[in-house]
Amino acid sequence: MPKKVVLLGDFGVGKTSIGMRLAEDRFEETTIATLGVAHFTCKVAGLTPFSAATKLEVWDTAGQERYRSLDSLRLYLRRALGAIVVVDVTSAGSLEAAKRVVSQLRLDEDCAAREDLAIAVAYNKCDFEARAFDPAAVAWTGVCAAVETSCKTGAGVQQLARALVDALPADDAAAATSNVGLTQPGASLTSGSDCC
Ligand SMILES: Nc1nc2c(ncn2[C@@H]2O[C@H](COP(=O)(O)OP(=O)(O)OP(=O)(O)O)[C@@H](O)[C@H]2O)c(=O)[nH]1
Ligand SMILES: [Mg+2]
Repeated sequence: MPKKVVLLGDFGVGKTSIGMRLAEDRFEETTIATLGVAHFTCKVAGLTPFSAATKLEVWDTAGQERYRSLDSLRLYLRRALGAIVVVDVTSAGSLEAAKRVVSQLRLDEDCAAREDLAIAVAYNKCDFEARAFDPAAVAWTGVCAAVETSCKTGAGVQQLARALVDALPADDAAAATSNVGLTQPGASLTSGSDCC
C-alpha cells in the first residue's frame, strides 16, 4: 500500500511542481493554481544504501489558506505519514506561512496530524539567485530535513523525498484508523484529478 505524504505551503511556492517532479520528472513554467485535491504516485528509495524503494501517494492541494477550512485540513491529513512543507526562497511571506503550518502540525490537536508525522521542508525555487532570507539561518523544530530544491532544474527534489522516506513512521493498522472519527459524512475534498 502506498504511503501517504501531503504537500503543504503557501500558494504558488511550487507544491504541484514538486509532485510533478517526483512523479514524472518534468517541470512546467506555467501551472494552474490547484483547486481541491490531486494525487501523484511515485517510488522513492531512502538515503541509506539498504532502504527499500517506497511507493508514495503524494497529495496536493491549494495553497490559498482561504480555500482551506480546519475540517478540510483534517481530511487532507487523514492517514498521512509524512508532509512536505514548501517554502519559496524568494518570498519571506511563504517562510512565515510554512512556520505557521509546521507549528499547526506539531502543536494543534485540532488539525489531527499524527504525533509522529515526518515533516520535511523544501526551500524551493533555489535556481533564483535573489533570496528573501537565508535558509541556513532558519531554525526548525520537529523537522527531519530541510533541503534546497529547484523544480525547474530538478536539484534537491529526490534528496528531499529520500530523506522524508527514511523518516516516515511505520504504516501500521492503528495509524490507518487513528483519525477515522474526524471524517464528516459526505464531506469530500476531491475536485482535482489523479495526475498519474
Ligand atoms: N524558477 C522556478 N519556478 C518554479 C519552481 N517551482 C515552481 N515554479 C513555478 O512557480 C509557479 C507556481 O508553481 P506551482 O507548482 O503551481 O505552485 P503551487 O504551490 O502548487 O501553487 P498553488 O496550487 O496555487 O498553491 C509556476 O509558474 C511554476 O512553474 C522552481 O523551483 N523554480
Ligand atoms: Mg498547486
